[in-house]
Amino acid sequence: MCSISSSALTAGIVEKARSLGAAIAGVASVKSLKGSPSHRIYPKIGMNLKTHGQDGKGDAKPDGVEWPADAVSAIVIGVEHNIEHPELDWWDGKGTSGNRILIRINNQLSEWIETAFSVKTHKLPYFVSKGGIFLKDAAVAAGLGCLGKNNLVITPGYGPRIRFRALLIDRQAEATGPLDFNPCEDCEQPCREACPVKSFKKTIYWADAWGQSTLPGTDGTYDRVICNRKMDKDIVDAVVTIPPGDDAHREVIRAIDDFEEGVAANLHGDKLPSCCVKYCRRCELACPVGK
Ligand code: B12
Ligand code: SF4
Ligand code: SF4
Repeated sequence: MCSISSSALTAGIVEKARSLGAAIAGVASVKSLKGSPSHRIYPKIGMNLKTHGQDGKGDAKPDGVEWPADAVSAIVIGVEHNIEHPELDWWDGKGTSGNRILIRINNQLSEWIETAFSVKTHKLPYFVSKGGIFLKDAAVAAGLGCLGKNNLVITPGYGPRIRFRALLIDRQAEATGPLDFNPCEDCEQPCREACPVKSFKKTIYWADAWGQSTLPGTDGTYDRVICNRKMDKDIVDAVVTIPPGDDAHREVIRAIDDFEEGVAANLHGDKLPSCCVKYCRRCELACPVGK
């Protein structure tokens, strides 16, 4: 076992992540994440994006994050998704090119950490139902930013225009957060006004009903059902460019469904489809921070 201090371990990992192409990187303790707002609400709220939460009826099994038993610290990396490069965020049949950059950095970082420090790593998938964690809470705990009124992590350097990925390690690395930063305090909230389907108009989640005061949209005013419906419409708008009777149409719809179920996209002939889904990000792009 390597006897490096927890602060030197963090410094080495953050520097390496940046040298591999991450815009920002930080460390959070797994213990703090297990008690973070999303990790606490998840077993109660569930992951069905067609409903606001589990209704307590029937025998729906509570959803839970599967933490590896040996996980002690979480490394969070962020890659900028600048408006100059909107294609980073477009679903192209094999996920998004931005996510592929994150996966590449995460894989290389994992290999380097294991070799340099003899530390075990767990590379986490995107979807929580497949073994992932809540990346926004992890980014906030790692001091990369704060949760904004648009329900996204706002970073000082890039605003919300950034995407995250994480690794777990079996060693204590010094936590880099939280950060004292709150740009929403004196802001007129153009992010909330920008939503084309009014996802931030009504309070959906109440502290007494859910047993916690930190909620979606920070104050319970974010409606995942109507936001998700807008995402579904973005898919329809994308595939409308391919004739409905066409094999390619069915193929693309199936690959998107697979992606949303957390299954790796598997298109015939390994080629990209002739359309891409440009998911809504208006609440993100309206935020002035980091521009
Ligand atoms: C499922 C999912 C969706 C679903 C459901 C979203 C939801 N919030 O329920 C849909 C498809 C609708 C969606 C939409 C979008 N998503 Co999305 N999504 C996810 C995913 C896979 C899980 C998120 C989730 O379910 N959270 C749990 C729910 C219950 O909580 P929540 O609504 O986020 O609310 C919690 C937080 O606000 C937190 N919180 C509030 N205040 C505070 C304060 C502190 C101090 C802390 C620690 C936490 C905290 O507590 C709340 C729970 O009580 C993550 C990836 C991941 N593995 O984390 C990406 C992720 C959150 N999505 C992301 C993005 C960018 C988007 C979109 C812009 C679409 C797009 N173009 O990519 C929109 C934005 C919607 C919005 N304004 O929130 C990014 C966010 C990046 C960022 N800068 O924050 C993530 C992290 C993916 C990534 N690779 O980086 N998404
Ligand atoms: S626009 Fe940005 S800074 Fe202003 S309230 Fe929204 S998230 Fe916060
Ligand atoms: S991603 Fe689009 S639909 Fe969802 S909350 Fe933001 S602006 Fe509204």
